[in-house]
Amino acid sequence: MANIVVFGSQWGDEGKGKIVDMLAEDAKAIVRFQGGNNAGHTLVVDGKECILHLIPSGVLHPGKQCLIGNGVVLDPFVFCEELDKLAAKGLDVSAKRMMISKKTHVIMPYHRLIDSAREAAKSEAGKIGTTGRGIGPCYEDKMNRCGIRAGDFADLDLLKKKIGKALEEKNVLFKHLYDAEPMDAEAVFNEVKPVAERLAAYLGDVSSAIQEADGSVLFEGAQGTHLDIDHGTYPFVTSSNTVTANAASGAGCSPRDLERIIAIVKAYTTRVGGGPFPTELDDADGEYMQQQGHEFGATTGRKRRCGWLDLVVLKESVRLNGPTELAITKLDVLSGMKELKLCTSYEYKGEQIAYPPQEENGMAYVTPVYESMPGWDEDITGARSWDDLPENAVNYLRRIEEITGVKVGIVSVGPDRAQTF
Ligand code: 2SA
Ligand code: GDP
Ligand code: MG
Repeated sequence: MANIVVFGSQWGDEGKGKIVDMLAEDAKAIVRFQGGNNAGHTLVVDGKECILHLIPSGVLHPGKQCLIGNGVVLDPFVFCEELDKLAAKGLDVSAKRMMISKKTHVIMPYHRLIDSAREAAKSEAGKIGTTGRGIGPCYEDKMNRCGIRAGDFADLDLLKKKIGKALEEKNVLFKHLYDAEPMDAEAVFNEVKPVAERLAAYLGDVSSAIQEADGSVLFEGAQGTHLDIDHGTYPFVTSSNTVTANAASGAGCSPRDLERIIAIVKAYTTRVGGGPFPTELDDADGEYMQQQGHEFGATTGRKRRCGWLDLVVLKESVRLNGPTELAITKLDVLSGMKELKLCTSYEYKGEQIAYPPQEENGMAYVTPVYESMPGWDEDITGARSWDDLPENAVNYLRRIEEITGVKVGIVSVGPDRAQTF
């Protein structure tokens, strides 16, 4: 196998977890390189569903190494819960196959508190709709050079000192800005100590592990390109770089190690949380996609907003991520729709544009330009090759290839591992 990067080309929830699980079969190691337990990756094997937030989606394959890269923000409590959940399924979750980079930043209880307090203080229109998992505040501390890193779990005195230092500043915020009780450093340390002691055994050098896996590494992206902190619909974005370039820096290898790059593309578009969404449908078609696609957040359970496939969004993802192929997911959800629309450009300030406007919140002021294609009625969940698809479904995929200039390499027609070709 070559090293493969899997990334979300839209606003997340494209079905990355399913595709990573499928590709993990041929990998030696699977590594997460950004985000944290804001991600919700759903895997279905033999009809049984498993949702993972932090542990790489390759974990269901015995013997594969699961790595947490330095670019991730790790909630140690959630990590331990996932270890226990997977162990209860009979999977090996020992340090023999799981590793956390010593450089990975740790989400602390005060990060979660800041995340929800900040959202609560925003006006309805200004709310980002974060998952409330403390992701942004943890990345802030990383950039501010006062973060706690997983490596600190091996030195409890240092951990205690750093918690005390961090809280000196946070407690001022709690008191004066968020109307929240100050946190006691000793109590926070005592809360974290047991999980820190447990996770100390999992610390390692992820860069070396990637090197040793010798060209058989699967890099698992979380969220999507348009939630990227730099290239997404800022400020309605997550706090990490979700683009493939970050697979190298967030995992600890060279960009030259990234060989095959797979864009996961949902056959329509969804978004969870706030922010502009040009092709959003507030009608029966949007409702149909939401219902047929069971579009609920895998972490927060929120209803996902739905709309037509936006090829402007997709073209931007192609130029930012350089995919070698597309994986189209949830094509089955579109069965039964009479007419399908594809957004091929935007009208913006009196002009037709082929890529999203670059200024802040510009996406909120574009009008999508559509072309129409006839839909299909057939149930395609049993399709296992291109030949099994109705002509109109093939035409839909071919049109996506034409406009993006990238070939479709994988098609997914249902949530199960087997419903793929
Ligand atoms: P955060 O918590 O700081 O990362 O939130 C910032 C924005 O990023 C969005 N975001 C997501 N969007 C789609 N899927 C995500 N994962 C979960 C899922 C989401 C869920 O798999 O369904 O369950 O709600 C994810 N994580 C973050 C978020 O909605 C904010 O707009
Ligand atoms: P991720 O965050 O990109 O891993 O995606 P999520 O797991 O949050 O959301 C994708 C959802 O779609 C999950 O419930 C998957 O089980 C489901 N899914 C994935 N591929 C397909 C597909 O081809 N068809 C259908 N109907 N569901 C799918
Ligand atoms: Mg998800």
